[in-house]
Amino acid sequence: MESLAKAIASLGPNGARCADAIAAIAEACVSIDRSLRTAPIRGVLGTTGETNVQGEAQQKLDRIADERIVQALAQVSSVAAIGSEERKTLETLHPDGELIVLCDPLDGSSNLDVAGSVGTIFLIQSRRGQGEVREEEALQPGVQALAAGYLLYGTALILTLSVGAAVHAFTYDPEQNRFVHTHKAIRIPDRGGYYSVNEANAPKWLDQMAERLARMKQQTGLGLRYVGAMVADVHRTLLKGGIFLYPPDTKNPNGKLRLMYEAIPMAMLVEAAGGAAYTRTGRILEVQPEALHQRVPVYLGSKSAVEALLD
Ligand code: P6P
Repeated sequence: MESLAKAIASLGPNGARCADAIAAIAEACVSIDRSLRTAPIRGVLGTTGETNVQGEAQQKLDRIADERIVQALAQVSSVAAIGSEERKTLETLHPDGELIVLCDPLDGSSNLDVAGSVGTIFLIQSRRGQGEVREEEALQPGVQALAAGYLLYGTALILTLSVGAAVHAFTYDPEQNRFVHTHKAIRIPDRGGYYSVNEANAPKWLDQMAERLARMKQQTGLGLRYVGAMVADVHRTLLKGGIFLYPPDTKNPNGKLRLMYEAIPMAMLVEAAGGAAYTRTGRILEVQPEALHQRVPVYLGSKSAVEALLD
C-alpha cells in the first residue's frame, strides 16, 4: 500500500502524519473484504455467542475485523493506542507513538448474513502524553482530530477520508492490488438526494423529531433510502446529498450511534465536504466526549436539509 500512503501524505501535513496508519488500516480492510465475500462458504457468519462492550451480540466477523486492524496497527510505530467498538478500553500499542486511532472495525454487521453493505470507520487523533495511553487522552472533541475515514464494503471497496480540508475517495483495484484515487475533493450536493433514517422508530422519537421530519419531508420532497449500515448511508449522502439521522428515542435516550468512532469521523467528513453535522447540543465536532463508548443523536448531510430539520 506504499502508493496509497504517498497519495495520503500528499494531501497535507495531517496526511503526512497519518499516512502509514491509514494505509495499514486499508491493507487490513482488503483482507477483511476478502473474508466478507466468502463468509457463507467459510462458515464465519453468525455470532461468537458473546456480547460486546455495547451489550450487542458479537458477530464472528466483528471479532475477525477487530483483530486484523489491531494487528495491522501494531506494525505502525506512530500509533500509540487503538480504541475499538469491540474492546472495553484503549489498547496501548507503541507508548512513544504520537497517534491514537478510534475504530468501529465492522459497522452494520447485522447486514452480513444477507450480503448487505457494511463498513469500517476510523478517527485519528494526535496524542499529547507519553507511555501507557489513558482513556482520557482519547476524549478529545472532533475539532482536534487529524484524520477520519471509512472503508465501504459495497459493490466496490472504497476508502473515503479527510485529513482536514477536503474529502477524497480511493477505489480498490483487486487486479492491481492497489487503491486508485477516484474521487477528488468530494462536495456534498446542497439540493436533492435522500433522507435516511429508520422511520419505524418514529413513534418512540424524542425532541419532537417525528414532527420535525414530517415538516422537512414536506419542505424538501426528498425520497427515502436506508441501508441500516451507517457507512453505506453516509457515503450515499456525501455523493448524492440529503440527510442521515439517528434521533434519540425512548429505547436509546442518547441516540444509538457512538460519538468517538461513528459520529465524529462522519461529521468530520461531512463538514469537510461542505455539509453540516449536528447533535442535540450543536455541532458534533464541538462535543466534549465524556466516555469512550458514549452515544449521541446524529443529524448530518446537506446544510439545507439539516437546517430544514433542526431550525
Ligand atoms: P438500526 C449498525 O448497527 C449501526 O450502528 C449503524 O451502522 C447504523 O446506522 C445503525 O446502527 C442502524 O440501526 O436501529 O436502524 O438497525
